[in-house]
Amino acid sequence: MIPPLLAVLLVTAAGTVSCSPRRHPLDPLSAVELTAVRSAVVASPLVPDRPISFHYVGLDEPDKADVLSYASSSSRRRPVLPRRAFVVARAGGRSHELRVDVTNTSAPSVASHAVHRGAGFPRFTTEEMAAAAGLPPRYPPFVESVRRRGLNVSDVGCGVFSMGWFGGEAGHHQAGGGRLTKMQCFVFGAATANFYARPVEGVTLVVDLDRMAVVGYRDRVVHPVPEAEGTDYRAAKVGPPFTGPVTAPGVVVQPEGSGVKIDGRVVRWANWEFHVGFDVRASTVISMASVYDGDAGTRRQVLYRGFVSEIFVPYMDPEEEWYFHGFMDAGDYGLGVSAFPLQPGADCPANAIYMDGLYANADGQPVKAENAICVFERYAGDVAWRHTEAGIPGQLITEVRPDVTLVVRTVVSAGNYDYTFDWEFKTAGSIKCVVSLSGILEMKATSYTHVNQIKEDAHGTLLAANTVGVYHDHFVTYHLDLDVDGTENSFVKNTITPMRNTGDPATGGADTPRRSYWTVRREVAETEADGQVNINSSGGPADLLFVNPSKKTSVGNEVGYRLVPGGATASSLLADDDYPQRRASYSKKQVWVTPYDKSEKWASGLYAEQSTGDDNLAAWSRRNRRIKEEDIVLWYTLGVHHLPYQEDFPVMPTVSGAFELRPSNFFERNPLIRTKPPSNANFPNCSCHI
Ligand SMILES: *[C@@H]1O[C@H](CO)[C@@H](O)[C@H](O)[C@H]1NC(C)=O
Ligand SMILES: *[C@@H]1O[C@H](CO)[C@@H](O)[C@H](O)[C@H]1NC(C)=O
Ligand SMILES: *[C@@H]1O[C@H](CO)[C@@H](O)[C@H](O)[C@H]1NC(C)=O
Ligand SMILES: *[C@@H]1O[C@H](CO)[C@@H](O)[C@H](O)[C@H]1NC(C)=O
Ligand SMILES: [Cu+2]
Repeated sequence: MIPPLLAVLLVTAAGTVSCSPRRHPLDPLSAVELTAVRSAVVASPLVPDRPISFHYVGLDEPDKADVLSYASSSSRRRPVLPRRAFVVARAGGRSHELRVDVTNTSAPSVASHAVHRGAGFPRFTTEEMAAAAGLPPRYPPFVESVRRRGLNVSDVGCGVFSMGWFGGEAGHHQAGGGRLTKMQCFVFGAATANFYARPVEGVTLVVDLDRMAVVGYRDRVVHPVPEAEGTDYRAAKVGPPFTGPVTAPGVVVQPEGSGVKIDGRVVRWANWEFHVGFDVRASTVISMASVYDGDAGTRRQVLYRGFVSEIFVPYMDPEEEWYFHGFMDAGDYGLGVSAFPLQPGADCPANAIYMDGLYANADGQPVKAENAICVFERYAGDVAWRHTEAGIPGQLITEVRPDVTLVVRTVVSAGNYDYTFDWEFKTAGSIKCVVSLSGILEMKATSYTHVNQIKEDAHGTLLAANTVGVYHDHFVTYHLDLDVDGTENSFVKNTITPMRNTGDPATGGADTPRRSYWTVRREVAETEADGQVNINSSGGPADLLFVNPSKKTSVGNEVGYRLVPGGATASSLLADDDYPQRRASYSKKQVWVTPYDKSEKWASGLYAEQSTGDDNLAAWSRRNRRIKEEDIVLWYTLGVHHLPYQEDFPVMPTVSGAFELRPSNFFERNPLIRTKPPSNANFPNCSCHI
């Protein structure tokens, strides 16, 4: 990502503090609670230094067993669960970790405190990135570089680029050391909103964010700044005339109203029920998703918690200005702070319901992420199941059930890139996660104006004169704490194995002319080593399931859910000893299974910024804990190798990747068998027959 360059605090909740009662143990911290957390940290003698900046404030959720017993008890008998925040705050050059109890917001108390002594830092705050943007224009060598390029300093803006870790002592992570970052710059101005297309190539600053000072500077090479012409994407700038295709406007008609019921942050729709949370690092969090089983007459657990844990985006240009571009969008910057308001009618259809998020800013004050989440029923014209039977003489039987689904959507604008995250709940019992990429590429200025001038590897595609879109990957890692009909699950790998017909029934063969067939080899993972899977075309397991060995269908199959990867299954191709790869070592395999541990949330580690890889998903997995018949967590990385093309310029049309969690011997039969066909609602002007 290229981070946002200016401080844009959209809506501050200060003064509009909500007094609504607590509703659910997994609700995000309210404005009142966030304010109480702040006052407890500020008042604590454990954090004596000033100023204090809040880099992470999130719900320290109650123990899972307590949440589950809360959920299963009747509303009158529900225990009062503690409300706690987990805080990472910087003060005096240290990263302080605190747990703050805000069960009584009038008397918040610090329940635990520690100073982080390992590698890595918490995410940047919006405020410090804005403050850093003020440094380069006051730094004489930078001013000189800008003038040398014939540019106006007031037209140049710089952003904070996490610089990763490239070996050496982690000593600077210790108390009192500098928290360094790199800054790179672009030409702003009225000519275009697309400053990403106009990099001031060759200039890199090193900034100490704790001291808020420039501590390093390099002006290595001068390349022409690409023209502003043709880079803007705003309707008012691209036209008139508008030459693109025209589509007729359309609406969703729900003659009987919405089927969605939202109580607090609990969503109920069709056979699904789940909780929608929000976190400054993860953005939307789905919890306690359960599906109603009509045949059994019971509600059954599927997913305790699911969220995007990290987005790792390494760039493939080893040059001085580019080698360190290997962003961890959640850990370095935070996805929740970049979840801007959704645009009704465009980001979400007209029938969408909007929800807000809430987080703490650098000062610890609550900030509302207004309309950051939308929930809508999707009528996409798809079919849930169907059959036409023409084989019965004198009859033509057709039974069709339309597929209507429920989508929970968040868009994260991580600087230049826009990620649309969909959680799509299907009545047939599956949960589909879709990641859609749009937004603006990271572009490198070059002297080339035509491909016939390029002799060496340009590390990208020439998109326009003097503009290369640099090769890169997107690895979106999901934390998926599946609880299939209960917490105790096992991980099963079903591998499709080609077989030769031996002709001998004892070895699975038959005395027939068939020479070959395939069958399935089932393997139950014992420990974490068995839970690591690379999915690619060269073999490997075909089906990966979470099963509950203690729950069986009436014919004896273990109830389960399986992971159905979509097309976006790229894994990292970087060398194991390369520094960005060491930090995101988990990106070599798309699937990891770990035993549930409340502290293991962030695939890139709690302190991802400048991390060294000693605290990440792969490091946890090396302990090789038992995962058979345990409460286990699935980590799935959806991956895309992005080779830019000219159509991605100046803003890229959406590219999507997806995966699905699908019931597998979970229900006794197709759970939609006893659904009625839709009533023939009288839709005005919606039918056309030619
Ligand atoms: C919450 O704390 C305040 C201030 O200490 C106290 O007066 C009040 O009784 C507490 N409320 C509860 C329910 O404990
Ligand atoms: C630089 O920008 C400032 C502020 O926009 C403007 O007043 C000034 O004329 C510009 N100078 C040049 C050389 O373009
Ligand atoms: C493909 O998967 C196999 C088996 O899971 C693994 O050994 C191999 O390294 C993978 N290849 C790549 C390029 O990741
Ligand atoms: C829509 O239906 C109304 C009532 O049947 C009719 O008067 C109108 O012409 C129709 N509009 C279109 C665009 O077909
Ligand atoms: Cu990309």
